[in-house]
Amino acid sequence: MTDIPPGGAPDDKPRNSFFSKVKRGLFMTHTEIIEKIGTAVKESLGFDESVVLALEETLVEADVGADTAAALAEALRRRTNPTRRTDATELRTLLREEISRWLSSAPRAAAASPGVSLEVVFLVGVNGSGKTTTTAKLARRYAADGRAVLLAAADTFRAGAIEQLQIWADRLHLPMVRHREGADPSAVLFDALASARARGVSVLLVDTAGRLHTKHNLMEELAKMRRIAGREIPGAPHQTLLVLDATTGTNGLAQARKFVEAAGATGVVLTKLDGSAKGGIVLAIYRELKLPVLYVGVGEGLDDLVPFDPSEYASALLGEDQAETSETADVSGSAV
Ligand SMILES: Nc1nc2c(ncn2[C@@H]2O[C@H](COP(=O)(O)OP(=O)(O)OP(=O)(O)O)[C@@H](O)[C@H]2O)c(=O)[nH]1
Ligand SMILES: [Mg+2]
Repeated sequence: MTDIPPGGAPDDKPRNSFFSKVKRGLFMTHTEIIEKIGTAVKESLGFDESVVLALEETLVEADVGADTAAALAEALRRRTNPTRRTDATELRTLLREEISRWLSSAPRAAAASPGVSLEVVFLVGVNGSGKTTTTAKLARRYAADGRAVLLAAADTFRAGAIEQLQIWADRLHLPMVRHREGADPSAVLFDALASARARGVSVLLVDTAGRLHTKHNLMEELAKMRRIAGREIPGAPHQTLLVLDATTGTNGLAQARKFVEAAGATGVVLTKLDGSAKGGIVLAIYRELKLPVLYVGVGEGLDDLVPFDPSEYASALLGEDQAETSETADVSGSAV
């Protein structure tokens, strides 16, 4: 199943470059949270109930979800000593530990299934969430890992969609199966599966059309594609990646749940984190969808896709210093 590349892509040099990408993506959320914690602590000259409430509000604004924000605030109440002054740095460290603890119990990607010679990956989601761009970014990562990649242009619906993917395929020097606009996406998939087998491809990435979760016939179309994939290749699709736009916030999660139910989504790619102050949504996704976040998109370029790492996320969200890094990593590393 899911296989998070072990950091083998060309853009992933040392950890610093990896970390800086996540951090860059989370910059807006990070700045907001840090500023608000600083202000709340300063206003009350220490830590009291007004700080907890301000913090809870900040977390809600960062889209961690109301329940999760309340639970985090409660954990901080328990962990702080009312008779001793707590400064903003200490508060941040406590919050980071609590967030790491939450993340450590979050769903994890299933291990890659051994013996799968052709892995079929669907990318699904609402209109404009970033499916096509993510298809190209993933293709690049897989290709950099030495895998033979084939693309399927199964968005035959939107004008220009096939050409859009073709441009990426050309840039990446990767083969792509396409039909004309308006063709049956299942037919594209069928041909792509046959072509993948004939070419000995190891991963087939299927870009699908954006659709609203309320459009029953379009959701059915995805179900049909799943059946066809499963009939042709046992176990396929091995991954169905739900591509979510971070800027839509928690409102998008109700729609997203339909994709879990109707399209069998197995993991989330969270895009546009670079343009959002709502990076806390990762926590809400875990709570609402019970799906692992596998990658985050932090820009429009081919290299702007980062495998999700819970401890990096907590650090990027709340800042880190040398002494705290290993601590955070330990908390999340202990979880399965
Ligand atoms: N800033 C930023 N922009 C992104 C990211 N991912 C995608 N985009 C942009 O979002 C826009 C839509 O991306 P697409 O990949 O075409 O989205 P889509 O889901 O395929 O859209 P439809 O096929 O129309 O449903 C494009 O302008 C992308 O460049 C990201 O991580 N960060
Ligand atoms: Mg698209």
